[in-house]
Amino acid sequence: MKQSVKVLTLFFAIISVASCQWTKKELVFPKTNLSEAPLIPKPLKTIATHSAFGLAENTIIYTSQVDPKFEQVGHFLAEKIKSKTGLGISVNASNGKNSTERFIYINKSDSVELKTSESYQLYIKKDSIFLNAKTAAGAFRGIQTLRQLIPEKSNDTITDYPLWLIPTGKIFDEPKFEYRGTMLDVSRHFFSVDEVKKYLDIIAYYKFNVLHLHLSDDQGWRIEIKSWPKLTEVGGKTEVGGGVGGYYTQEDFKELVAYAAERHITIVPEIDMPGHTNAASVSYPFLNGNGKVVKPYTGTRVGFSTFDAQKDPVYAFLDDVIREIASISPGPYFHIGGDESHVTKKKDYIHFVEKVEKIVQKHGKQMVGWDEIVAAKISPTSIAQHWHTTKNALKGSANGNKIILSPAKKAYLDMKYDSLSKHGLNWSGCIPVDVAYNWNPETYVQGLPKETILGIEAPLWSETISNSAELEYLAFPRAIGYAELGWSTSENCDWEDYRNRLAKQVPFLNRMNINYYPSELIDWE
Ligand code: TNX
Repeated sequence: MKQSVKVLTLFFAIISVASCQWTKKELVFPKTNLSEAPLIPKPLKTIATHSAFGLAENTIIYTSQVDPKFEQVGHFLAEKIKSKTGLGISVNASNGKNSTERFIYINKSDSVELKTSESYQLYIKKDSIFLNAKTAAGAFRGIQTLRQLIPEKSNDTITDYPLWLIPTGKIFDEPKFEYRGTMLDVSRHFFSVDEVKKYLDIIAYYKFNVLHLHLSDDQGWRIEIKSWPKLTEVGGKTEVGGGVGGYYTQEDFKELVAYAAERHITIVPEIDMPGHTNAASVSYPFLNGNGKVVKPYTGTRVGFSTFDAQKDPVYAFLDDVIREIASISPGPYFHIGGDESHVTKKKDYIHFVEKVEKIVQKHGKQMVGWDEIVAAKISPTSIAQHWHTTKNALKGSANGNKIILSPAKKAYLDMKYDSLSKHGLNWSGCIPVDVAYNWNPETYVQGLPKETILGIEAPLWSETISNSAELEYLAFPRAIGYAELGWSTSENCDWEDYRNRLAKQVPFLNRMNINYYPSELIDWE
């Protein structure tokens, strides 16, 4: 169908739906309160109008026709409604049922009130839901809110068919930070494509927009590089504790990138260097710069390995690696690690970071690195990820670098909750659910200007975890709190209010079969 015809058809469909409202008999709904819905992250502004939209078999989703990505968002919503309620709702088509009752319209809008690409507005009335967003990413964030508003159970008394009552009102929402990430270390232990997809499904529900994959370390190299096959043939076969390891083929990686993109999540690939490189050097010993014979490593020490920063072939190798990964990573970033290079001479480390930054830029990406990279003269377009040293964050910001906040004392998902935790480390202390939530990223690093903060990221290192159940034990519920700290204004982040909303996530956590840690700080419902 031609675009103009499609738009006209849709226009008349909406007009006719609207006109039917006048003749329809009024349904009587119980009083609702949109302001009390247990939404996470908490939206910027909510206005309740106390009635309900009855989601039912005959509801139809319409989407803006000017951007096919909006239709994809519509289908995503329909799929999630199906799995939560069993309702088969059609998208941009009649479903053959009496479909003039109620509709959800996902609308591309250029309203100036939508300040960011992820902002959205929800207008929920008795007979219609309008979701406005500038981009499909904004619409996607908006439908997560809608998903969270659909009750677990239907009401079967108002009509002779079941209705899932969504509270009416308005929501105006936008993210505090542009970058809201979590990291998964697939090197210390390998996680399969399906395990990563499940993680993506969960984080998408809470409006994360980045998954950083730590793809290489001393214990394993996890991504196929076609020009250097031994990286995975040799370096991919080890992991902490002596397991079989594993790796993603480039096809696997593309599948993950595409799966994340459907959820408007960017994958940030990391190749950690010049330290944390034992697995690469075992595969190709000429890379090694620590003067020792390299052997496979399956322990958990850090800081003993390094690339040889003085050799040209090392940079030719890295050019291939970065080129191949960049070519299958549509996002803007390439993470070079750069942490804990304890056996690299300082001058070599600086030389290395400066050379690798150029390679990353040559392949069209912005460099990200752990906070140590600010020792080098890096370009202001590069990004420093603060995990350890406050001075580094301040130095980066003074140099014009944007900062991602991942302070190990607050945001490390691999720290134990308390001394009894089944998994996790404790070198930066235990991080119970309230400590994980009770900090303000905007003021945490004293003297760091708000404008330099790109966002937050919660890393999950995998020395002590090797499967989805263990991953979920450490990540949840804490990651849900980081989602709120990344999205909601600091005025809207309140522990008492949050813990009540968190308690109400149980049906979702159970439906998704998530092995969350049932912290006693929460009165789980
Ligand atoms: C420090 S955080 C590391 C990782 C470890 C982690 C364990 C960072 C940039 N480096 O190599 O896995 O601690 O918590």
